[in-house]
Amino acid sequence: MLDRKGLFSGLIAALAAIAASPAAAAEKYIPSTDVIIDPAAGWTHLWNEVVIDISLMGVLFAVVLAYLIIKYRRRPGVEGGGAAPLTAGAAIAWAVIPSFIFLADDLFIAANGWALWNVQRNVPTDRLEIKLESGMYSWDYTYPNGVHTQNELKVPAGKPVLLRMTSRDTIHNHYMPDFKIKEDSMPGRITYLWFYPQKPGKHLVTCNEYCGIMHSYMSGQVVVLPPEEYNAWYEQEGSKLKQAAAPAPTPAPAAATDKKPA
Ligand SMILES: [Cu+2]
Repeated sequence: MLDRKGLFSGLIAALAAIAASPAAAAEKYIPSTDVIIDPAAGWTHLWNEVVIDISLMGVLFAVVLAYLIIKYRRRPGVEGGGAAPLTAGAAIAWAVIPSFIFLADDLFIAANGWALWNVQRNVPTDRLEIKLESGMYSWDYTYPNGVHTQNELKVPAGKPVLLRMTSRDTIHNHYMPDFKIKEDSMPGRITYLWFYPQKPGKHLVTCNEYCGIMHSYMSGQVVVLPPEEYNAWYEQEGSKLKQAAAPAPTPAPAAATDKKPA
């Protein structure tokens, strides 16, 4: 279940942040929170709840229907339609009470969905931020130290990851089914999504917005590494980048000689 207290304080923090920074550019501004609630677990829970609810309702309706069909079936010598009509009060009650029960259940599920949506839009402050530029047909990630990867997003286990996304051509959608999240990336705008990789493993990333003839080939993966392994990779790639950017070493001065000018 959702941690409602955490959710509530997250919302308050987000509202306070909005109030405190009225001038924040809408696109740069990302509501943040100090609590980490993984929305993926919440979505899974909610999905199971929906499936259980509709299954129970389906079975209930089927059983009642079967009972009524059998009970009031036409038999030899028994004319149908002989049951006493309901009183007005009973008819209204039969219509209204079950509707309210099922509607209350629907609204309860919908309200949980709205609450989860707020969790999903509030990003934990303790996070790794990576920039994403999508394009036909690749995902290009840039890390805080300038390291760049394509179609492979390496992240450490146990830290929320925020992607700030844009696109260099058309609309794409960065979809990570295992993390139950997707978001459009588009030219001229910065959108964001976050996810919480908790243990090492590999997960699919795929484009979820038809973007051109090679759309279905636009896939990649999230590689979640143990933190030490991730840090080693990050440092190593960072220093490679520094070396490549360093100016070429100046040629050594001409060999000094001991000869004194004549
Ligand atoms: Cu695409």
